[in-house]
Amino acid sequence: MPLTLDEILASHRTGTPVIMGILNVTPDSFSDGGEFLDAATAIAHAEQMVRDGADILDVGAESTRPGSDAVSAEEQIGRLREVLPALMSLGVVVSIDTTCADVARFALDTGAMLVNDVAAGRMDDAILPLAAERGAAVCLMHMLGEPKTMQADPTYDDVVAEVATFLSDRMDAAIAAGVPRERIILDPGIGFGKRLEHNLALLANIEVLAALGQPILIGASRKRFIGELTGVAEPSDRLTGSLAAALACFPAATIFRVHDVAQTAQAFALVRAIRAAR
Ligand code: HH2
Repeated sequence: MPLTLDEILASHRTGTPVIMGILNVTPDSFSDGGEFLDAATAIAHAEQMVRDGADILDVGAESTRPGSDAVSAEEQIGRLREVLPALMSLGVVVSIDTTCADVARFALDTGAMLVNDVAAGRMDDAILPLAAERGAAVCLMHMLGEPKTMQADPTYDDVVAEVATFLSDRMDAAIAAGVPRERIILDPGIGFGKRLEHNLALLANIEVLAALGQPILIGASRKRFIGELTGVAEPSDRLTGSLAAALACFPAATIFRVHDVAQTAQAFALVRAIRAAR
């Protein structure tokens, strides 16, 4: 049975792994761009992810890969119009991956319950008040700069401390906008303005972010740092590294945004069974 939103928001206290399946309705996402732009294909893929064990479907209509251009709200809504309503009967939490309040409003009107904002409310002032007004949960992610430029020359004195401070500040902003603390998820933003060593430092020190008291979401699936570390050039060949990254930071992080839902569910079924046998 998929987890409820309340169970997801309590996952850091109960040590429950949560699987967020990625549905990119985009022509240009880094690993699956163009694959699910057609509504029927996108819906079929979503249904398969639910059968495979997804607790959340994270739907995005704008790529945030390094170097990508912003997509207008109208264009994002146009890509979502047919797909989103079809996801509401699948029995899982639907998340909208957007930095734009108009897109989030369309998704919340359609039945989404989680706003996944990779800009943590900094790109559009209306998005956090909107989430508050609708009683939606929010995921606040760290990003240095913006997708167009973020990988140009990311530098930090202490990446873990700086990301923790940023997330704490954005959490304060969300609470000030009216989002209850219990509805906030935090994410270090793997690959968003980070070099290999920054991503590794964050994954190695997830406890520091978990100490902020919120559930932590990790989106490492198929990302470039796995290729840099292993030499695997093709994103869809990075499943093993993606699983290792997720398992390495559980249970400090409990929510995993992944492309390969069935395989991630199998890995966590094993982890849970082994922990239960302790
Ligand atoms: N990563 C991507 C997109 N959205 N949201 C959160 N909370 N955390 C992440 O790490 C994250 C995210 C990028 O991955 P993907 O959706 O596969 O590609 P693209 O941005 O090119 O569509």
